[in-house]
Amino acid sequence: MLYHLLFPLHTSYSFFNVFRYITFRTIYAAITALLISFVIGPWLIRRLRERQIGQTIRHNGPESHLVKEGTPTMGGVLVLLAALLPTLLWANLTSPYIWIAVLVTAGFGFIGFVDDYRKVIRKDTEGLSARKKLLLQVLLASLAAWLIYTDIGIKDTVTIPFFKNLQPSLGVFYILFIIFVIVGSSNAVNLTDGLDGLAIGPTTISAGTYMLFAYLAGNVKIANYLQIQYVPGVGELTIFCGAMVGAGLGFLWFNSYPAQVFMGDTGSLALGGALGVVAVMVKQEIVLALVGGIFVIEALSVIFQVTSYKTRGKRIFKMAPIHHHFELKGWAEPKVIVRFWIISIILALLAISTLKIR
Ligand code: 57M
Repeated sequence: MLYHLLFPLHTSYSFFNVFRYITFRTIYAAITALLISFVIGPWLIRRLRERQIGQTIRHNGPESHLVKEGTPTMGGVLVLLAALLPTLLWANLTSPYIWIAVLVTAGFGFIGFVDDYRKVIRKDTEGLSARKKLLLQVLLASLAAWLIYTDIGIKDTVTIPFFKNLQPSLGVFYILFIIFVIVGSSNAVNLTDGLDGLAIGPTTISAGTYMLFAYLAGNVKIANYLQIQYVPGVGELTIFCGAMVGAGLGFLWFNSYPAQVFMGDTGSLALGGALGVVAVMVKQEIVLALVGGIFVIEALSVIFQVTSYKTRGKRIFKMAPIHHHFELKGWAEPKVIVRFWIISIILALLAISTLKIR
């Protein structure tokens, strides 16, 4: 909004020319997100405690989690406000990429909110059934996929890391591919969110990586130099990713061990969906599996564990998702969390290197 209000003033006051620059607006979107987190965070945590919107701890898990009973949850509301408000404030609102990112983030956040509301406030342990949750996610992802494939004319090709001349066209199957990326990343982040800061750390690292990818893909000179797909106008997603980084750091201030608040499905589904839809629009879809490698490892650990348990009656891990396995091996929770963050940073650096190794 500020872009539309203040940039036109640059003809009279040259200072406002600065609003032209994506880098400037990204930095201040991140700072605004942090400020929103620090102002609203303490108030929201107090309100959640007053209304006893606290987490119920399942008794089939690590005993160390039982002390977490009653920790305020649905803190994802804070992450969503801190990410979306700065985006609407600092981004160019004529950008279709911005509105699709906002639609997916807010929509997945609403699905998670309904699940959290039923589980935490209506004490319905089932919440939204897995089937209903998945159906709603697929419907919303289908809308985003349709808009991406038809209206904003993003090519139906997929970028294969390390192979600059290999960009296969998927045709109408690109719509199914987009749905898989968005819904898959949303649920992978959801499974990862099982220790204090374990999901928000890698999410923030991933958002920072895609902040760079969005800037590069939207700059015709750099995109041509790197021989990556140039997507005119997609640079505005740099601001959305910058706001996600600020919102992630702001939430981590409160979610770091020992957590004062959990994000709930409200946050985890939204953040995963946001990463998925950004990865598609900046044409760095496959490399998301590397950037978000922690989420992939967590999701695969569940798939392998459940499959093994159902087919062989045996577990592969002491418990899935894999973060519980390390807890049951005796690793302290903070050690599991920080080591997963370190791995996430290494994976992000490797993903960035794929821009040159091709
Ligand atoms: C998401 N939710 C956390 C919190 C957070 C099929 C099965 C693997 C599914 C999986 C599952 O239920 N996943 C759902 C994980 C929960 O966190 C809440 O959920 C939101 C995210 N969706 O924001 O509101 C618990 O995680 C802990 N937590 C923290 N700090 C945080 O910042 O400590 C969360 C955020 C919270 C808190 O204890 O209560 C969760 O784990 O449920 N199921 C599991 O993850 C279960 N694993 C399992 O059943 N494994 C079996 C299967 C695979 C056969 C096995 O390995 O044998 C574990 N879930 C729990 N305890 N709660 C079992 C242990």
